[in-house]
Amino acid sequence: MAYETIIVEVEDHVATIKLNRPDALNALNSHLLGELSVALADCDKNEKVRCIIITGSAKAFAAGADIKEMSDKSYVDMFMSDFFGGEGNAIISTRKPIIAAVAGYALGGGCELAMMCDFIIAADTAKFGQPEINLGVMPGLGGTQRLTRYVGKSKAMEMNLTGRFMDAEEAERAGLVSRVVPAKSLMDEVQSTAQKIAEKSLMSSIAVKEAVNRAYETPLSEGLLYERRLFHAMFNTEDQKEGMAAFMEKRTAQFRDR
Ligand code: CO8
Repeated sequence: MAYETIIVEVEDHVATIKLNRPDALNALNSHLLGELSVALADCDKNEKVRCIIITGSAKAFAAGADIKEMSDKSYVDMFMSDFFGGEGNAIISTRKPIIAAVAGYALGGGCELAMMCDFIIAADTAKFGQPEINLGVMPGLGGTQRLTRYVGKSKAMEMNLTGRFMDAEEAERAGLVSRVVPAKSLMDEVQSTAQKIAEKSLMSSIAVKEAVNRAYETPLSEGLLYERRLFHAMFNTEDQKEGMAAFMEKRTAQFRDR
């Protein structure tokens, strides 16, 4: 499918989705989020895709939801269209692993989009923030919820109340991003991480993603039981037999997602 606001490339089992509204610093409007939802659903269906990267430009991952699109809307408009509700659900219901490769600004909805991905690798130029308070509003796609879970109450409260940006180093220290790399090597690092994931059994990747996400939704005892049952279930797969045989035979496993 031809997209207008994103660019999708699939290579070596990795789909790279580049947000592409350079004139608006990749501000997220309904059109872009609609196309992103379709692209992610396509990636889930496409057997060639085993890992997904979402990225932006060197200057901006995304500078937030599109203020120009939202500014004239009323409460009724927002409520009746459940503004960005469907798109947000489409992103988080993607089953395959998604890495956010963030350089430059990840603000407002941009920071929230990065947090909806499974993990974030940041360039040393990245800046994260929830500046909605400066616009007389507040976050609406997880900035008060996911950010609090990632970085704790104190930092989340400060960022949401003041609109202060967090640089990449602070974001790594706070646990928001898994790793910071030099801007010029961001895409190489993220590609090679995605490649490592793509080489695993897709069944294992999906089960890991479900189990880690479960940690946010359930008490520890339930999460541990869920994890253990998934682990047990894997002994009914060919990939478990292959993975363990390959270890004992000192060779690389050939996974077939069965
Ligand atoms: N929306 C629309 N256009 C934007 C946005 C945005 N969020 N950000 C930047 N742009 C546009 C600018 O208007 C400008 O366009 P033009 O050239 O036509 O004037 C162009 O991008 C370049 O931007 P700047 O000239 O401002 O670039 P600077 O380098 O001077 O500044 C900044 C970069 C600091 C990133 C600045 O652009 C900025 O502050 N942007 C807004 C950041 C912001 O407030 N984001 C939060 C938006 S609200 C939000 O995300 C809510 C999400 C929740 C939705 C939930 C629904 C349920």
